[in-house]
Amino acid sequence: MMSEHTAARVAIVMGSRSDWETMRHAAERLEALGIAHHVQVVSAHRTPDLLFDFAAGAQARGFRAIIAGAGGAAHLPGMIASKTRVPVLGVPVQSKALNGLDSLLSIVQMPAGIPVATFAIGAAGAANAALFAAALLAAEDAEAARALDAFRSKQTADVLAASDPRVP
Ligand code: RP5
Repeated sequence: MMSEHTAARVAIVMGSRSDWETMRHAAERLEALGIAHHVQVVSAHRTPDLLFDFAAGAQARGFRAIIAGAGGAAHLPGMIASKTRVPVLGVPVQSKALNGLDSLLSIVQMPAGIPVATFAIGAAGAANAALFAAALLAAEDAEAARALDAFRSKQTADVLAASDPRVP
């Protein structure tokens, strides 16, 4: 795994270890694209001082995007965004009580002034947040651009090669 040995360009943080089942989809996409990333549990409610330290230091550590996943009263992405101008990509984790609608609304309804780019609930959101982070990097990183283009071309080719849904 290349994530902790090369300088990480993207951080993936989540409110709880229980979010990993969702957020691993972001890590796996970045891994597949060859984009070095940092992974850490940072809780807005249980480790608020760590959240502030992490967010305040994110720019200096060289992160170009922060993917932040949380569920329920999901304050993590917005609070991180309030302490850094590194783009924050919020992933609503599917909660047990309300199926992630609570997470989605908590993350997406930011007041004007502190933006969080908000993705779909669950695994699709985590995967797309990683692809979006890759697109942000691609503007200045030719390798990331090539990897993202190759992923998209293969995705298209795979769909075209199996376009008859009756054929297994
Ligand atoms: C949030 O509370 C986390 O992001 C998680 O989705 C949710 C539940 O956390 P656990 O009780 O499973 O640790 O802070």
